[in-house]
Amino acid sequence: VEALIPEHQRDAWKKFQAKPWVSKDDFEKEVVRHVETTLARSMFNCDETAAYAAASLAFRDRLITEWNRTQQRQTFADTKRVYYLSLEFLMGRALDNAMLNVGLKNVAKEGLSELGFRIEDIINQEHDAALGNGGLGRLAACFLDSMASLNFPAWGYGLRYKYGIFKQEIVDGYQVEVPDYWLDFNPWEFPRHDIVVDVQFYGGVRKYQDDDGKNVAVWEGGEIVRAVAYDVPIPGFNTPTTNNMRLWSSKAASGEFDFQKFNSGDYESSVADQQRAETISAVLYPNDNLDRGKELRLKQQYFWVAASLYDIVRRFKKSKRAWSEFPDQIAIQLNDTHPTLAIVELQRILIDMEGLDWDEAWAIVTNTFGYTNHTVLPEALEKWSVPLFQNLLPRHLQIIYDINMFFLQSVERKFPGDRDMLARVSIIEESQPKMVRMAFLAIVGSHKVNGVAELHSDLIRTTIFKDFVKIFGPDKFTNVTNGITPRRWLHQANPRLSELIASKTGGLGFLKDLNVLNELEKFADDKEFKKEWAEIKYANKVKLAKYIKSTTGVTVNPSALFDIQVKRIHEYKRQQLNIFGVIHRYLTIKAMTAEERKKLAPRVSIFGGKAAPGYWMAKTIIHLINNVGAVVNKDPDVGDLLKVIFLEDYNVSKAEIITPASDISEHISTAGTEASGTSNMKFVLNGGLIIGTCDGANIEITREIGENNIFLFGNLAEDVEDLRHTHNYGSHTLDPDLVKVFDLIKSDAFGDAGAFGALTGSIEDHGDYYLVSDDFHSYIKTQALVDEAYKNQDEWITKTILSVARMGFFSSDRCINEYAEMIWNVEPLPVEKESGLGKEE
Ligand code: GPU
Repeated sequence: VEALIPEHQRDAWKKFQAKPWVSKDDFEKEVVRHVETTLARSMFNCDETAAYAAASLAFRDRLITEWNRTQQRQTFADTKRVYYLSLEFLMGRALDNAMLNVGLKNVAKEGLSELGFRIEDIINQEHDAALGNGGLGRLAACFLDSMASLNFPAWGYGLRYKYGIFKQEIVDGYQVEVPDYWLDFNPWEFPRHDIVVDVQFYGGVRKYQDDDGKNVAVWEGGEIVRAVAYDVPIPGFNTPTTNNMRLWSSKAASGEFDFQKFNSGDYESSVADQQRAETISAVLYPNDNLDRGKELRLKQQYFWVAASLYDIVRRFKKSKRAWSEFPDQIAIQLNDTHPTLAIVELQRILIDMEGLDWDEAWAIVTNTFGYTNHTVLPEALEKWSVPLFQNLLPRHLQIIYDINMFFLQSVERKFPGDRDMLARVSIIEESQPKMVRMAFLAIVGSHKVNGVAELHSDLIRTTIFKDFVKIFGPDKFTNVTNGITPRRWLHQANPRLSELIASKTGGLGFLKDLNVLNELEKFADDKEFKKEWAEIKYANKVKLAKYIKSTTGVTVNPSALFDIQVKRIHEYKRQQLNIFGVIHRYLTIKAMTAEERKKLAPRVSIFGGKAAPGYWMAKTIIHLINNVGAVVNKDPDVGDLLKVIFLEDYNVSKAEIITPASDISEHISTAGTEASGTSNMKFVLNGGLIIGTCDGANIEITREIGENNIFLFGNLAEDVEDLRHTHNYGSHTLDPDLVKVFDLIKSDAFGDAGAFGALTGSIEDHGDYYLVSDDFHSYIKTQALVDEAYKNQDEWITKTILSVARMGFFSSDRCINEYAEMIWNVEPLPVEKESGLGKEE
C-alpha cells in the first residue's frame, strides 16, 4: 500500500494514533471537551441540543477510529467487496444505534447523568436521517447494519439529499407537506472535499476510426456537475468493523462557475448556474412504488451512478489487477432499477475509456451486477423516454441500443422466428415516444435477479419476467426473502423485551444469531415469564398512549386492543379497507345495547403514514381517517370501545415507539401486490400478532410461526385476475356491509361526503381494482376472531411468545448471508479486536 509518510516517520504516527475511549470518565471528558472547544460553549449554556451534539461527537470520534482501521484492513487484504447502490437509505437516528452497537450505552447513560442530562432526552434531540420513502429505503439501512455486523467489506453508495422525505402535518384532517431540511447540524457525516468526481451531461457523440481501424466514440460538450463525497460511518454490532456509506452531493464544477460572467457583472446568472448544479442532490423524490419519469430524477440517477462507478473503478485500478479480475474483486447490487445506468456506465468506461472490446467488457459487466426487484406494480416499473435519454445521455443511449441489439440477436438464435417474443423482451418499447425499459436492461446486464419474498419471486418469474426465464434459464432468477435488523428493531426499540430475552437465553447472543430465540419456546407456558412479558407489552402501550395524548390530545386506554397500521398510504396497501372496517365497527357499536357493549373488547385503531404529494386518492384516505376519528372519538355512546388515531409524520424514530406497542398490526394488501413488507416482521418480533392477507412475507411468517398464530383472510393472489375480470365484464355487486358503510359516509356523517366521492366511487363505479369489496366480509369476520382471541389473554400471550421464538429467519443477517453466498460470492473479513469495545450485556 502506498503511503505519503516515509517509513522512518511512521513510528511517531503509531505512537500517537487515536485510540477509542471506553470508560465513563473518558466519555465525560470527551463530552466536556467537545462542549468547551468544538461547540465553544460551557456548563453555563449547555442545553440538551449542545449535549446531544457533544455526545454524538464523542461517539463519532470513536466510530471514525474504527472506521479507519476497518478501511485500512480492507484495503490491505484486497479481498472482494460489495457495493450496495441505493437511491434511498432510510437510516433514522444514529446516536442510540452507535451507542448500542459499540456496547457503551450504559456508560454513556451514567456519564450523561453525571453531567446533568437524561439519556432519553439527549437521544430525542436528533433529527432523523430520512433519505428514503418507505420499505425499500429502510431495507437498505437494515442491510448496512447487517453487512457491518457480519464483517462484510461493504459500502453503501447513495445521494446526499439536502431535503429528505417531507414532514407531514395534518391540518383540518388534510395532509400538508413541509420541507425536511435536516443538515443544520449533522455530526454523522464527513465531508471529503478531496474526493470529487466531475460528471458530464448532454453534449454529443463523435465517432471515428483510429489509425488501427478501431471504432472510437467520444462523448464531448455538454455540461459538468461536480460530485463531492460525504462519508457516514456504519458501525457493526459488537464488532470493530465500521463500514462506509458514501453519499454524493452536487455542486458546480470549478471550471463551470463562470467567472467571466461574474466579472462582467452578470452575477445573477452565474449564481443561477451554481444553483442549477446543486438542484441535482437537493431533494428526494417522495414517491413510493411509482415512477413519474421526470428529467431531474434521471439526472440524479446518472449523477450518483457515474460518481460511484468512478470511485469504484479508481479503487480497483490502484490494485493493478487485470480487468478480467474485476468481478472477482467487486460485486455491485442494484437496489431496484434506480441504479441500472451503472450497467451502461461500466460498459462505457471499459470500451470507451479503457479500450476493451465489447464482449470482454460485457462479460465483466454482467458478472459484476446483481439486480433486486421490489415490485410487480406496473406503475412502478421504470421507463425513460428515448428522446429524453438522447438529450441527456447520448452515448449511453447508443450503448443501450447496442446491448439491446446483441441481446435480441441471442434471443433470435434461441427462438428463431418468434417476433412476438422479440417485441415483448426488447429493452426498447416501440411506443410513441419510444421508452427504455429499465427492468429489462437490469436483467440483461446482471448475473442474478432476485425478488424479496417467495410469492413475489414466483410472481416475477411467472408474470413480468416470464420470457426472460425462458431466455436465460431459471437459475438466473432467485429469491432472497427480506429481513430486518434485530439490533434496531428489538434491542434499540424495545430494550426491556431485549433484556428479558437476554436473561433467558444467556446474554445478547441472540442479536447476532436470531435463531437463538427458539429457546423462548420453553417459556411459552411459564407463568412468571408470561407475566413479565405481558408487563413489558403493557408498558410499551402506556408509552405510546402518552405519545398519542401529547400529539393528538386524545386519551386512549392502554388496556384496549391496540390495532396498528403504519406504512405509506397506498390503495394497494388498503388503508381504506381498514377505515371502512372501523366505520363498520362504529355502526355495530351504535346498534348495540348497553349490555352488549360491555362484552366488546375495547379497541384503539391507529394509523400512520405519508401520501405522495400528488397522490389524491391516498390523501383522501388520510382525510377520511381523520374525519372518522373526529366523530368517533367524541361520541359518548362509544367511549373507550373505539378510538381512531392518525399519527402525524410517521418515520423511523416514531416507528421505534409504535412497533413495540401493537397487539395487532395490519398487513392487508391485495394479494399479489406487496412484494414483501418488512414492518410485518418488526411487529411480530416485538410480540404483536398480525392480521393479513396471503401476500408478500406474510406467507413465510405464517409458515415459520404457525397458522394458529396469525389472522389470515381474503382472496388469494391466483384469483385476483379473474375477480377483476368479473368486476369489469360481469356483474359487480358490493358486499352489503360495505354498502352500509358507504351509506353512512354519504349521509355526511364524517363531513361533506363530496370529499370522499372519488374513494367510494373507485369501488362502486370503477371496478374496485384492489378488491376491497371482495375481501370485506372476510376481513370483518377475521377482525371478530381477533376480538374473541384477545379476550383470552393467557392464550394470546402464549401465541405472541411462540411467534417471537420462531422469528429467527427474518433477521437481515440471514438475508445478507444469502446474498453473500448466492449472488455476491464474498466472504467476511473480520477486523482484529485490539481496541476497546464495550462489554455490555
Ligand atoms: N418498495 Br418499487 C418501496 O418501499 N418503494 C418502492 O418504490 C418499491 C418497493 C418496497 C415494497 O413495496 C415492499 O413490499 C418491500 O418490503 C420493500 O420495498 C423492500 O423490499
